[in-house]
Amino acid sequence: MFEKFSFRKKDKGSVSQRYSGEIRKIPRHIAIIMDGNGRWAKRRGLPRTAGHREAMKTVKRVTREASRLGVNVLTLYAFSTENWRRPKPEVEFLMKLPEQFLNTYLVELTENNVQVRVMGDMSRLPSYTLRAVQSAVEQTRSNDGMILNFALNYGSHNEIAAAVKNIIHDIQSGKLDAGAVNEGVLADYLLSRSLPDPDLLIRTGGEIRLSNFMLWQLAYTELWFTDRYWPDFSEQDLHDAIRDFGNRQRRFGGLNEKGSEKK
Ligand code: V07
Repeated sequence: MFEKFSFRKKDKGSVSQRYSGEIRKIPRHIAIIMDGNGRWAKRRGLPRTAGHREAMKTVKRVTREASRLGVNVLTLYAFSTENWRRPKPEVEFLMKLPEQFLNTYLVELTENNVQVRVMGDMSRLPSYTLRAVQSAVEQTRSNDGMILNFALNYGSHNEIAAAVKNIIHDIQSGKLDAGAVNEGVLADYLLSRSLPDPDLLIRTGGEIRLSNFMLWQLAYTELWFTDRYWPDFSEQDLHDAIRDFGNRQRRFGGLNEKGSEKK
């Protein structure tokens, strides 16, 4: 089992790439918790929704830059299963963002060959949100560049519970042998099944926690936290995170199997 994992990690690890001085290694998959939009707005005396609108601009900038750098998958936590508890007008505003995103950005996504995907429980979304999301996915389906994966109405506990339910269902209907269930099988029942695990997780907004985001998939991921609010997150911040990721990987490469430093 351990052998399998170490192979898998190596196999799905990051690609080495020479890039502008400091950045040496580009993560294959970057996941981001885009926090601090409400606080960004409050600090300016603006409504929280102004922060979310600004946040969309950052999504566009970071998507453009990640794609330019050669990242294969960018997963963005757009809406959690807990976010329904926010005030109704705010939830309604958020649910209109996918459509706005599509209207203002589809042309550029296609120009940059970016493929949109979504990960989450789509059954509770308002019909106009679902329509926009499906349209974004369909209209970018044949793009074979970076995958821009939105976690929308996503929660990790819910994802794992649903996977277990589906595994039980497939065992009962004879499609799956109970004895064959292992970590690889469980991973294939998660919403992220077709994607490599994230190499790098970025969280903006100063909180140091995972907030029910990709708990299974983040087992070996490098974690990078910044106090910067998401609307202020810049291309330079992305470079900093990727540079630190590359440096940590290099340190790991200097250790032997027992974790002590090579002599
Ligand atoms: C949302 C902007 C980013 C910061 C976090 C909250 C606000 C893009 C999307 C989106 C989702 C699916 C899709 C196309 C675009 C989005 C929500 C919130 C709910 F197919 N940004 N963004 N969705 N915010």
